[in-house]
Amino acid sequence: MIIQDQWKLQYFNSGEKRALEVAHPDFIDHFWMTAKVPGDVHSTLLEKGLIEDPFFGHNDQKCRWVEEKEWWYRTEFFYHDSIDSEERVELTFEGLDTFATIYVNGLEVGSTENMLVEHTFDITRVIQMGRNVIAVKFDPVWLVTKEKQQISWSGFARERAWTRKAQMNYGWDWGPRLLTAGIWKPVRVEKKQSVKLDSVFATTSAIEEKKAIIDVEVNLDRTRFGRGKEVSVEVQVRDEGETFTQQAVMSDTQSILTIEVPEPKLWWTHDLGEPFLYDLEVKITDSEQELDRYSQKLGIRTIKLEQEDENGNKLFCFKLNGVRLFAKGTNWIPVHSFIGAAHDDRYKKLIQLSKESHMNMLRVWGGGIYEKDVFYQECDRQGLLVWQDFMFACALYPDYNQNFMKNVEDEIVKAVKRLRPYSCITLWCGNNENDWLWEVEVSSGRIDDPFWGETIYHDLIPSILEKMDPSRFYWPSSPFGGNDHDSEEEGDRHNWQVWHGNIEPRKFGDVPGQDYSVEGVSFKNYKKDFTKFSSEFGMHASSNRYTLERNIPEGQFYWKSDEMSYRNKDYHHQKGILLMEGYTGIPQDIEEYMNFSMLTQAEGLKCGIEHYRRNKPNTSGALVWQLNDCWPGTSWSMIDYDLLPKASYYYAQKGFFHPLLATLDHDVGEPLKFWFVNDTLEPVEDEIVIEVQTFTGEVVWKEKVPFTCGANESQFVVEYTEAEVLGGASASEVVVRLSSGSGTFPENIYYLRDHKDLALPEVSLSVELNQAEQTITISTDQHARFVKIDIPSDQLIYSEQFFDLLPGEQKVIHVRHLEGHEVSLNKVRVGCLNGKAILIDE
Ligand code: BMA
Repeated sequence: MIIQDQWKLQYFNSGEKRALEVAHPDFIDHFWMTAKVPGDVHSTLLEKGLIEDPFFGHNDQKCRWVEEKEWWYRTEFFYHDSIDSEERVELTFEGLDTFATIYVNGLEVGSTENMLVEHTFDITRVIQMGRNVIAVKFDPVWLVTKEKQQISWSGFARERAWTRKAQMNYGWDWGPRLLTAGIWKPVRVEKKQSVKLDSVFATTSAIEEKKAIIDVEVNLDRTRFGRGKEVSVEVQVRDEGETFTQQAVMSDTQSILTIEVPEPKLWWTHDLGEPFLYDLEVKITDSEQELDRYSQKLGIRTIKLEQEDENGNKLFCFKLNGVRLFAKGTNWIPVHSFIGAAHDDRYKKLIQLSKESHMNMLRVWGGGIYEKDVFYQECDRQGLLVWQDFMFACALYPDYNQNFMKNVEDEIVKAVKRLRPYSCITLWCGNNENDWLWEVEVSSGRIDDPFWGETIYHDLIPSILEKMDPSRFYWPSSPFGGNDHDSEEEGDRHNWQVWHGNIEPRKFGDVPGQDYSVEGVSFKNYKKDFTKFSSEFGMHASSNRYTLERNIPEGQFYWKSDEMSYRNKDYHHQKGILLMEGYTGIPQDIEEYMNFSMLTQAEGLKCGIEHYRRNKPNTSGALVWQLNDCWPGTSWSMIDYDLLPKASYYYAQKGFFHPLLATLDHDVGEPLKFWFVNDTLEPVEDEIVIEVQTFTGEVVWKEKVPFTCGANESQFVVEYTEAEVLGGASASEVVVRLSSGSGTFPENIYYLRDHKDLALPEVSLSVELNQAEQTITISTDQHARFVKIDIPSDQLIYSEQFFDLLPGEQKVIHVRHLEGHEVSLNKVRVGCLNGKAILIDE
């Protein structure tokens, strides 16, 4: 029974009321506000008009009072089912944010201090036939943290490391401080028998030529009445046509049942095959009745991490079903500042978009939450791998405190138990940047603390995983490996040379530094990075016009306004300007800012990712920081808060993440080196058609270069000097177009000079709209750079967007809304970087 109706919400000043009074079943809550569960306090207040939209302007500051208060939820439910003497009734909260005390019928049944995992209470002796009242008190976070020691290094908020709560709640360099509270996941009351399923964990132990071996670990939970009782367990693995069954009798708590699946259909990432899922069902019965039942989807697959190749060279390469894979994807942050109220659809859409842009891996970053089930279900279904961090980020954590450690231990066990059944999970990772940055902080002389938290990642978590999930690789931190932890010699790396200007390589003990100069932060530095796996790198780009306009107070929608700068939570705003200065030039107005920042991000990621991919398998992964946004801000995201992709997303889709990539490696004045990268499992035999064309459309040089590229390989193809390909034209007035002789791989376009140094002509665009077909047809007289369509709506996806149009070329762009409804083409703006925008406003 799900307890989701009739919830009420009210606040008090901390200590103002006696808890037992408010928790009492007869307490008069008639005049409290109604609240949705699952949800959270802020979203409830917003829905009722009691706070102003925290994402608009500076409104987040206006609702800071919310975190000061003590919040109470109350509801009643009616229970009429009989409870036999051996049965038990459980009340489960899948998520309580965070310092909660729970009362049932006026009795305190327990208290919790961890938002990140579920909490179950045995209420057999408390529940009544008929009316029951649940009351939950949430203490304000300050009440708990005010007595704790200051943590000397804890990014963005000193107190957060004490609280097992989404760390980004306290504000991060891409989101505001909005310290949530509430019942943020479903609540249920369930009757259980004296023997119940505690957990089921199925692993693919082997994939042989004609069969797969699946080991299904069944764990039972027995009360005193069920101790020693014999129960029958039945495990089934099913696909549409066939069922494979195994049975056992258990009188203990754990058993492993082995099932052979002949001719198995394997689970692949969507780019390598089909993510086939079987149904797994487990039933326990005694002679009289079914006691419990469990089901999940099951992908048959093996996943390994190869850390050394046959010649002893270091690698960090995932192998799925024995096949080496280049991990292409992004870092995932919570989908909303108010995670509890966020809709499952938001997850589905973001994962769908990731897949459509050829990503095959998402990293659940350690400053958020162990994601909701829908996230992993969708990754399983859509064939994306998941790098799973444990929720510790950019801080020292007080592992010297036993209570904190008990809480953490309980969290790790519960998180692993809930997530280990998902086939998409590839690797467990202890934390985000704690090992690396602690050493940096100490070497800089800013702190001299021991590495608090170390025992969590190097002792506690691995010892739990050894028992609970030896099937997956454990990596203590990201980044990790080498000298220093962020080195490119081994393990993974976060390249924050670009954007944050970090001076690297450095070694343990070296004083760290930043180079805030055009060269220091430039994305061209990616080409010096021969990391084994790039698990974070990226740069800011503006949100789309629609997303910003809706959230910026009147008169403030201009470049460098106070409100625009408030959207940017990163320190040292000059970094973004330096990046643009180097590539596009400094923007002069908001339109230029949106365009230049998006272009710089898109071209910067293209430069980095194509470089990483050319270096495969020595580099075997590129996960961009970051996929999504939790509010309408300015950040590193590729898709903004309103689910409008930025230019980099379209660059990924058309090019830099495509499994078949014709790529040019070029630096100003240097030869042009052409490569082909093949991420598919079939060899490619084709020709790269290289055309060098002026902006007026004159082809000054053309060559068809035949090549073969082995399956899953990167191949150098040919090189030419600038003089050879320019045929007398100037390098600042040509575009280099790579296309396939036989249409097998997508076109790729390059310029031989930075955008600011190009001599682009003033073009004139023509636009035709077709409402019925949902198309926008665009053509140009001369070379149009970075053609952009703006329609004032959220969630719009274009068949192409932020593209270049060659002289005489015409493109028919299809637009769709993620909800599937018709898009109104009454108001459309089409612009490009070198021509007047066309505005259609009917
Ligand atoms: C890394 C991440 C995040 C941060 C990002 C951008 O440090 O792990 O903590 O938001 O870079 O600075």
